[in-house]
Amino acid sequence: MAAKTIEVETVAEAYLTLLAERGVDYLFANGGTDFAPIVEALAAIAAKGTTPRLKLVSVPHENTAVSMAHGYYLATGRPQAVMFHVNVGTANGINGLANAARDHIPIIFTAGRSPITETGMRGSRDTGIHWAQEMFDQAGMVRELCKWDYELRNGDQLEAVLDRAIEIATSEPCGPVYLSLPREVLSAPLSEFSFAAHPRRGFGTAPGATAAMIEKAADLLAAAERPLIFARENGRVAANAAALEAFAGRFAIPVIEYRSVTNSLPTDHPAHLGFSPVPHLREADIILSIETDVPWIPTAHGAPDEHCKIIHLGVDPLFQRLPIRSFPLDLAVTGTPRSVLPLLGEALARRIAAEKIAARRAHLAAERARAAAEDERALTRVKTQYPINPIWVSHCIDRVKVDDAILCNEYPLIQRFVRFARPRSYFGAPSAGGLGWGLGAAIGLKIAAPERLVIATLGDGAYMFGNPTAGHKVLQMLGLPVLFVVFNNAMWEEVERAALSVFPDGHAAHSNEVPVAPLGPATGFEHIMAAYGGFGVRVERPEELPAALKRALDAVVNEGRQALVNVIVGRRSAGDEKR
Ligand SMILES: Cc1ncc(C[n+]2csc(CCOP(=O)(O)OP(=O)(O)O)c2C)c(N)n1
Repeated sequence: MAAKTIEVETVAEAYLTLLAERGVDYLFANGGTDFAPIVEALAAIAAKGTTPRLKLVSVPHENTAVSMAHGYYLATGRPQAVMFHVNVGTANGINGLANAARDHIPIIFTAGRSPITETGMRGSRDTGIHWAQEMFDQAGMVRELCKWDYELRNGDQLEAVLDRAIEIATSEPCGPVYLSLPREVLSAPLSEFSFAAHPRRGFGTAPGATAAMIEKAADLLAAAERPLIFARENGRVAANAAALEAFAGRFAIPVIEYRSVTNSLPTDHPAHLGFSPVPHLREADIILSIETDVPWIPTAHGAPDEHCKIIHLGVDPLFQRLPIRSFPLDLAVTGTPRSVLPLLGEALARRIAAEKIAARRAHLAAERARAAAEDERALTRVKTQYPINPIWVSHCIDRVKVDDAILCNEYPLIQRFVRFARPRSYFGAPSAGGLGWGLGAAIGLKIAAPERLVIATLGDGAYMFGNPTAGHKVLQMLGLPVLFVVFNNAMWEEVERAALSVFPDGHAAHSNEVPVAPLGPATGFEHIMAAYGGFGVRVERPEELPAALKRALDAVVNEGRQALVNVIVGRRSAGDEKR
């Protein structure tokens, strides 16, 4: 077995080299005293005159850093690493970890550990916090959200531990893993480090469906008249998006991109039927729910017809990490969409008549036309509204963006008013809803695709949760511009909506101001840009929005500056689904 041997000075240097060797491009980090061996190792690598292949980016908030790793993975399909300061840094990253865990995003989530020894070793304790920061079980904080956790106990085990971490994180269902790194272990002297050039490991292992499952699914689908596909997480892997695009197109099966992680289909694909389960849920006689934790919400959308057959397809079609989940199921197909859908297509083609597909195609076209006309009427109704309607903002963003722009939404954008010309050009908030994801994810997407325009659409709440001072700082340091559009309603509308939904005729519903939700007066977020050399503008009138967006886009594209458009908006209209 081919081995590589490198000269190093410490375990930390070997660790950083091995991360890069295993395909990790970035270590998004927030340092502390535990980073001493990492700092020294980076300086040692620099002193040798070699450019480290692993790039460390200092990120001034952990939640932003985790979201960056999340966004980078969504764009590239390659897991990244984060490293935080012992227990306290871990704590700050847990919100992002919850998002990554539920959306199956592999992240090598690492943290230093307080020095174990009080004296006597290189790296032993030398400041007061080292006693107070030690925990009996540091990984206990994250164990429920990680697939695996471990502590690097010595340099000899480095390759085995890191390969195990990556193997587990990248195997389906993917997810974050946690590794703690004690200071003495990383600081330990090491002169030579040998590791396998081509590790014989199970990176990216995935389950495959049996032929019997596929035949059964094909039987069910062939018998149906009105099939419907949900595909929330499908496009997380690019090959899944392509497989679905081909399958839905071939058999004219409508796809609803409800709460999608990313769009598998371009919006002008003939099988794309919008973003909401209503009104199509009731009409369906079979539902193929692909990599979708929550295909519809029973209390909001009702239920499918009792005779409607339901197939759940995915690497873990039961979503076994969710404590309660009772969506009906007639068949579970365990496998990746990229492997199952082509086989299912072949099995279905043997069973289905061309006329049936043609009839469905006609029905789809009629439904798409009906929805487009409805949207057109809504747009005409709202375009002059003051305060500005979020539909108008969504439409205006659509008008200024280029076809290969990436939109990262947390979560006010109303998708049906935006045309996504390419698959995987829209990225939406994680299922777990840990706010603060969008800003960091947009930065991660931009780092992964610096040549593309990245637009982050954020509620004012989401923007503040995103640690904007940290995020804008990172963009400034990296010289990368992102366009931020803040839908500023000066409130937490979702919190208000939840109260009115649970108590529709209660005291809150009849009060002038619903407690908890208001955040007024509207903050001048546009001024924040001045601190980072960016361009900021506030917009209150609907007719001013197109020009303001164009000017901001110009700052991003032609001046290479980050930009923020602070749009003062009213409430979202009733019926526009958020999550
Ligand atoms: C970390 C975190 N804290 C609190 C919440 C609860 N929460 C859900 S939506 C929301 C309001 C978000 O405000 P904004 O982004 O302005 O959107 P709006 O609801 O006003 O449309 C809050 C606080 C959450 N999801 N995540």
